[in-house]
Amino acid sequence: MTALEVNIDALVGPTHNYAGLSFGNVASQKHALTVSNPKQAALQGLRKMKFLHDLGIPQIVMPPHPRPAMGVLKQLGFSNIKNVPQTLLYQGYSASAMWAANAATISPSADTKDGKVHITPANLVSKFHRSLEALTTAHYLKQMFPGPHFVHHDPLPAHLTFADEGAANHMRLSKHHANKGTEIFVYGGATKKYPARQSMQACEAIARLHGLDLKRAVFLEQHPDAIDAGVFHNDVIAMSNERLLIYHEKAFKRLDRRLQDHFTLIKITERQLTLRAAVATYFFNSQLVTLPDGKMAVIAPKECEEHARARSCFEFLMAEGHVNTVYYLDVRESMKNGGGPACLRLRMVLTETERQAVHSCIWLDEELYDVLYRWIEKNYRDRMTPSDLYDPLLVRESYQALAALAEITKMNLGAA
Ligand code: SUG
Repeated sequence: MTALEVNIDALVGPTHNYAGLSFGNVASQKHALTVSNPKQAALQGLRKMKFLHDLGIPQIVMPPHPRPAMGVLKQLGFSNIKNVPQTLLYQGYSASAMWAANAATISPSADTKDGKVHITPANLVSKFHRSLEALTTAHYLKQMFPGPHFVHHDPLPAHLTFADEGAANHMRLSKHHANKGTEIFVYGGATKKYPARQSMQACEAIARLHGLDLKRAVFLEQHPDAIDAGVFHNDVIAMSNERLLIYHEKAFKRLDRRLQDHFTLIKITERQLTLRAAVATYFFNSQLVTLPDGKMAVIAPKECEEHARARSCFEFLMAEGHVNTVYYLDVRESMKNGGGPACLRLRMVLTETERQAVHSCIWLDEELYDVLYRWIEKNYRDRMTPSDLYDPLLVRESYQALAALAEITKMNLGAA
């Protein structure tokens, strides 16, 4: 059984900033127009990747997208950023491709009819700044996962009917990673305050495209109270790994019996951790992983360590024997835009043969870590406000950084 979990994390791009672009994402709105530190953000993300690598979990690096998105601004009739209206400039400059959990939905070969790994890049149509990612993500993923073992689908049609936010709304339960799994697709319905971002039709289309056993796939509706409390993705309110699903009592409208029958389901109640506290701490946006010795570990945001109830929920999970260790990591720059440890990674299960087929320059090891650390130190600013996005020098800086990264990763990093 050689299939293992592999994580793909996106490097945070040099234009990381807080423009308050995501209505329904409480952190993004709270930190709108505050000062960001792109260098710190990228280093925090890179250190998290190294941490996973050192734990023995193979780690892949995905490059940031070219920003500002010049192709789109040109398509809209702008040839100079100084003429671009503020909101559009913020959108065109967003470094939001950093949240790799939204890059795609991936089904491992153990689950698919043709025995191949199926990849569908997310269309991210709910937010304009995020919709700019879809084609470039597809272009990158094809280079990262070439050859006959991988099937690359197009993003779903770009309409809200098929709104798709990728793996952030997708979970997989199985005895071990290598076994055939039960893929769970989570979608949103009617809400009162904030919009749902994932449609049921999108989930069904992906399950069909990936050739899953449709009798086995599970479709769950998010609880509207959760979405209205700021749970814009399922990975803000549930986490899973192998047999284990940990979820908040307000995560879903109802569960599916098949899950209770075959897997270990742990409910965190409102008394243990309120919905509000779950959103504030990103307790559920932790990475739940199996270590090489078979034990389970959690990589949680530092904010959970500082929150008595979130911490005691982890202590409860350890005392009950579901989890062996909890590591608290600082990804605060990303957290302030609503992205915790799990948002920053796209997980895959790959066999040894499939791992051999991955583009070789993007596996994180000591050497690539050092190279990327220096690349960030050299190319990133340590302070940025959204008004800095009008600085003409930033365009050059950002594109120069990407050109240097293209050399390092031996990838074509132009926009698709
Ligand atoms: O889509 N934030 C992202 C955060 C995505 C988190 N991902 C997961 N839960 N998997 C979003 O709302 C904020 C950008 C800004 O405000 O500038 C932003 O896009």
